[in-house]
Amino acid sequence: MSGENGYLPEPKGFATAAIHAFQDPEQWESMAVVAPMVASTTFKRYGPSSFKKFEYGRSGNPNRDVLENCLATLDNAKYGLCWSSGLGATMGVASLFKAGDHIICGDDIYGGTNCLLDKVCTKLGLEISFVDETKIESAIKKNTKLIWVESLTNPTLKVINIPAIAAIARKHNVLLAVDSTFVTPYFQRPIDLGADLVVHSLTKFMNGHTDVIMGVTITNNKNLYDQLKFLQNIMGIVPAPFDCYQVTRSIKTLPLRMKQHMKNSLEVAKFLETHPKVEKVLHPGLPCHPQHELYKKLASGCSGMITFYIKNAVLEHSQRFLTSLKIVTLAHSLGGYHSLAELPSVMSHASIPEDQRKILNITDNLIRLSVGLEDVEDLISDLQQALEKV
Ligand code: P1T
Repeated sequence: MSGENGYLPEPKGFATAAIHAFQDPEQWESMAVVAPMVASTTFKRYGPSSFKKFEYGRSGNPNRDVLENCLATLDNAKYGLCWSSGLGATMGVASLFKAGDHIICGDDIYGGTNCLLDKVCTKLGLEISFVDETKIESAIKKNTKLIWVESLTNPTLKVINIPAIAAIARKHNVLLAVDSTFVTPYFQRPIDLGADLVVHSLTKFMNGHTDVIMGVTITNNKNLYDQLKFLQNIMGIVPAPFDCYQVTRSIKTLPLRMKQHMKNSLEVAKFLETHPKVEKVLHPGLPCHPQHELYKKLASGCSGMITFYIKNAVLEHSQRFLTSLKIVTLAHSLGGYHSLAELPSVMSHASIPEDQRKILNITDNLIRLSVGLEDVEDLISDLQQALEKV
């Protein structure tokens, strides 16, 4: 469990902050223990140029405000901003830059992020290079403004050495943004490790109940926050108040859920590791993961993500495996209490060109599992029976 076996210690006061930060009941008139839901799209002013705190629902809402502040606290930072999706948050960050600016992006990232940067941001004049994380420094140019990495990559679960990349970013006066969707602030806080910006798809572990699409950007840099706040409002990439209410509720059980995701996923990974039909298992908590020791220095535990390769399988075999699953659900996404399985080569990473997928080992026998919170014995027997069908 977190803090043990050589991992970083668990962050102090995390569960208390998840439950209480910025939610003192005395701040709202009703004294409600749970932050009241405010659906109103507009707020009465004292005069044309004077208002209490909120003016219009796109520029700010009480439920969004509570969530943004609470999330910033959990990442040990000052400023949080919520966006209507993880990709919305990514678009907000990309919009900090102008035509001619260069962004270096890790090459193993979520397919949608790759597509957004490659197909949309390039049309707006941004220059994008996708590079292996070990080659970032050599990819820096005069016009480089941002390095973007995923702390634990999607889908091959490479561990990114955030302090090392932060040192490169600082040396060249470039910003570092870390998408930490796969790890969460409960296990890792990229700002403490030197990042300027953190992004999470809240859709995943953070909300954890597979019923909200949302993203967040977090920073300690007031100037970046002000620019992003302007973009959030003027681009209109804002979440609904009820969704903010739901995520605020979900966050309260994040520590409990993450501990159980870690326990279940390690047991499943160990089962897969010994299965004769499995060629290779990737999970940062397994000693056989090539960066297991590095991961323990950077995080206090592991989430529910596992990637594995079925031995000698072609597309048809992987499809048979996935459609034979009875408890684990064949679906996009990750991080919820349901266990999900998917085939990145035709699902989450289908938009990545085939030659690039080959380089990244995103082959048709690579299965991505998001281990949920069901009884682990049931998950293992489900995987066992589906592997028998291959
Ligand atoms: O779906 P959305 O909330 O827009 O989040 C996008 C996103 C950003 N970053 C990472 C690391 C992600 O994995 C995602 C979304 N990923 C999936 C839907 C998936 O199945 O991998």
